[in-house]
Amino acid sequence: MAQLRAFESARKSGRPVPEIICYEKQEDWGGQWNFSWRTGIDRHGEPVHSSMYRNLWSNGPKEALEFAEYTFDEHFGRPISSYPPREVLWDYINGRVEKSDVKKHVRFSTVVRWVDFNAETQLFTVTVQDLKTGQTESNEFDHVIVGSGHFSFPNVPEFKGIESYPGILMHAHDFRGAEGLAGKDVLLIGASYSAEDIGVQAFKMGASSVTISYRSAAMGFDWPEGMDELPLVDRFEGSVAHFRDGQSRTYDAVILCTGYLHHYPFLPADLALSSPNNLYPDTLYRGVVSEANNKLFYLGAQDQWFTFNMFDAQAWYVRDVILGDATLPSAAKQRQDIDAWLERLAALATAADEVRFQADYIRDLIEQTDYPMFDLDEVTRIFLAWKNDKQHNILNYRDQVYPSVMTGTMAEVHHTPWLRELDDSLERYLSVPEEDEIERLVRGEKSSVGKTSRK
Ligand code: NA7
Repeated sequence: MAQLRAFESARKSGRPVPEIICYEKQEDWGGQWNFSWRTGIDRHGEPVHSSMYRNLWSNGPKEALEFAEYTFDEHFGRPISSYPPREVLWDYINGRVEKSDVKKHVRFSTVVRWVDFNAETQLFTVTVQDLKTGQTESNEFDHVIVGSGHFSFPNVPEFKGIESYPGILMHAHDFRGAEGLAGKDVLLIGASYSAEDIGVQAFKMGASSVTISYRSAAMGFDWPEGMDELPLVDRFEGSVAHFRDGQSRTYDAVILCTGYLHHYPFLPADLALSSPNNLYPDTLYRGVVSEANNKLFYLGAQDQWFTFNMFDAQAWYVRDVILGDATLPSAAKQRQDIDAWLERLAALATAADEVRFQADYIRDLIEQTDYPMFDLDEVTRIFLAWKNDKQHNILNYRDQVYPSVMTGTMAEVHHTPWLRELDDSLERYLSVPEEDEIERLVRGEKSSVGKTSRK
């Protein structure tokens, strides 16, 4: 979506833009934000893309991901809170591109089966299948941009005895909602964003206990009673998990929050990115240009502090490379540049270092393009304040508010604290509760749906 918008922006300013076709496996766009209740295989037999669950709300402040050239103010016409639910964020990213008339470039329900590069013609042959008709076709392209994400194919490690575990067992990719965990003892393996948020969701929905099992280091939040962290699981015996520190506990549900794989089944090995989930995958010049073939690009392949606005910065730069307005240095210079970033990556010690690293990366990209520069230091400050809020209280950090870096508008405190809000819909989120509803909320009673006020 960022790439389509980048080309559209060039077209509007009178620059000649090449023919663009965007193949999308799903029936609609939004990628990860295009939620599906399905798990495993979709109706066409393809792996389900989205790893999102019904009750997901943004886990970072929206002020850190806001597009520099399409603000939340412009989309919603009034201030909203800093941590919108899934549907609201989809509405925002959808609204921007709906306005741009770029949907005509997208072939939905069309899966890319294979990409080949011909060194003689310097063209890619892309073979796709229309999932609705079953028809396949091949077309030639000068450039290929991979925007298929890397939080979709689960990383599923093996644990001794897990094959006999009798309870609920799944990877976070297949988790769709925490309601079913009420009254259950839940074990999450992994200690990153998925474990943190699924753990807190399970707590919110009334799980009896939540244990988070870490491999490298505990997250160390001040967990509420009923939640804690233990070292890695050593083995399962029936429904009992034995941990490396010698403790053992019984669980009704185990969710593997063990991350995702870079997996590009439509690319030959020499073109497919292979990397752990980190802030600067090796072999990508400026984080986007494939070193193996400078006509192939990846968007969003990094681990992410910054998200939507980083994808924009990348898309604007890739566009300029394709239009010939940004020139690529020699292969040796590209390698030197990648090595310099990798050296810096290896020296990062703290979360603050990581955020600054990614901010500097984005600054470097925006400086090459006409994407509006924004105050990256201020976004960094917001990220660090967010981390602080989470340390302070992992259950209510989503009730905090931040000012927009793009417009200065202060976010509005949401009408219902996140922990008590059980309706995640866009209608409920944008509703204005009646007076008596507000009084009930102040008294801490359960809320009901308020009067709806749509934009
Ligand atoms: P992440 O952030 O990639 O984290 C994966 C976690 O899984 C991390 O804590 C890993 O531990 C852990 N992991 C991976 N393999 C294993 C094995 N074999 N055993 C135990 N633990 C393991 O994935 P998330 O799903 O949490 O988040 C995905 C993205 O969503 C995230 O980057 C945000 O952008 C939002 P480690 O720390 O490496 O020891």
